Amino acid sequence: MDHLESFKGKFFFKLLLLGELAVGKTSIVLRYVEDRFVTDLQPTIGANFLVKKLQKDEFQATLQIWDIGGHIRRVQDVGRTFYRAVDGVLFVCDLSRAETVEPLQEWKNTVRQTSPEFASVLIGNKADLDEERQVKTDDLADSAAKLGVDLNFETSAKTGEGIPEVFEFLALAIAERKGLLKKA
Ligand code: G3D
Ligand code: MG
Repeated sequence: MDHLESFKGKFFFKLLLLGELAVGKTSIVLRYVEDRFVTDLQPTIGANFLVKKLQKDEFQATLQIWDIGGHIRRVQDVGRTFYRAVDGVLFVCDLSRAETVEPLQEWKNTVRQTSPEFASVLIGNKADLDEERQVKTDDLADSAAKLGVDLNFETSAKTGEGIPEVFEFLALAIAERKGLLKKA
């Protein structure tokens, strides 16, 4: 993201990871925040968040990254705090399970009930599972267009591929959307 250098700022953003059970949401957050991959993760109960400071040249943002249990979709199940004042959303599907793509529209509708305006990306996770791949790059791009996200990424929480890039892109997209960025 070459144009980042030309911006200055210190921001706080709330991000959500949304997607079906076992697409890799918790793994993505752990890889990004703690740079590790755990194999026997328990399914997330309710909602948790981790905090990560993103620093890229002159651009600084504190990211509060919320992760949700995959079975929770309705606002009343998780509490309004979770969906309130959301700045950015990472919609996550599993590239090895095509059926994880379509429900993302419903996740989007849910978050829009409480946070009408946010930046977002679509993540196709488990890119390392070449043999089992069901979602092609073109399909992911089509789904991204339908969802109306700012960009789509292919990631692997297992290898780390694409993970920091997703968060950097999203943080900048949020800052741009909010008109927070000033030329240094
Ligand atoms: P969730 O938080 O979306 O429910 P998890 O998903 O992060 O709990 O991950 C679900 C399973 O997928 C876990 O396997 C996890 O290790 C695995 N996983 C997550 N990301 C990747 C990835 O990028 N590549 C591969 N190969 N596996 C991944 P288990 O076996 O613990 O259920
Ligand atoms: Mg989880």
